[in-house]
Amino acid sequence: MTDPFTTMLDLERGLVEPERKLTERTLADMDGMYLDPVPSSRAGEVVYTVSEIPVPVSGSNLLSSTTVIQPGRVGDEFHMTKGHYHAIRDRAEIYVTLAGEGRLVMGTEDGRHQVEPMRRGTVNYVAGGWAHRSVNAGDDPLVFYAVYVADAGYDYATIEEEGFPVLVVAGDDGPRVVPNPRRQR
Ligand code: PAN
Ligand code: ZN
Repeated sequence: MTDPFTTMLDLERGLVEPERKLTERTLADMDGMYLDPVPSSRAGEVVYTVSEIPVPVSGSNLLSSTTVIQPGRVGDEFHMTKGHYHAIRDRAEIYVTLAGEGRLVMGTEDGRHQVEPMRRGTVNYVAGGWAHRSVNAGDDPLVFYAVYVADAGYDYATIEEEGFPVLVVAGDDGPRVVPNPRRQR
């Protein structure tokens, strides 16, 4: 059994107190996920950080984490997370956005996709079976808090191979959702 505990969450910056395991993803970690290659001069740039509030991994605990995606682009594509399916496919998740402006791109293995808005106050429900990637489509950090079944796990490989059906790119009138030319079936 797990004992109850409390964490303080900085609603502006997404930091948790006490400080927890922090994962940092740089553009080098994202190479191959954007249509354009990452310029070597930008390889060390931090795209996003994740801090997790740990609990024992089981189907009856809830893991949660905050993610902060820095603003920026590679080519026309906005900074984003790698994106994943849950290793246990049917595990669902909730994203609560605290700051910034973004899009939540989701896709299924049979090629369906759905794009939902992210901004302060949105509560996105990521249904089981849907891969999910968050995209910072604004000029400020995108900050969100995620809660998910603790045994969900991560399958990154499928997205690394196939990508999502759509991309979010900068257009003349703001962010646009366009088909992913690498994923034509
Ligand atoms: C989130 C994500 C987090 C980082 O906590 O793990 O935003 O995205 P990637 O894991 O795709 O790099 C979540 O969806 N957990 O299940
Ligand atoms: Zn997830």
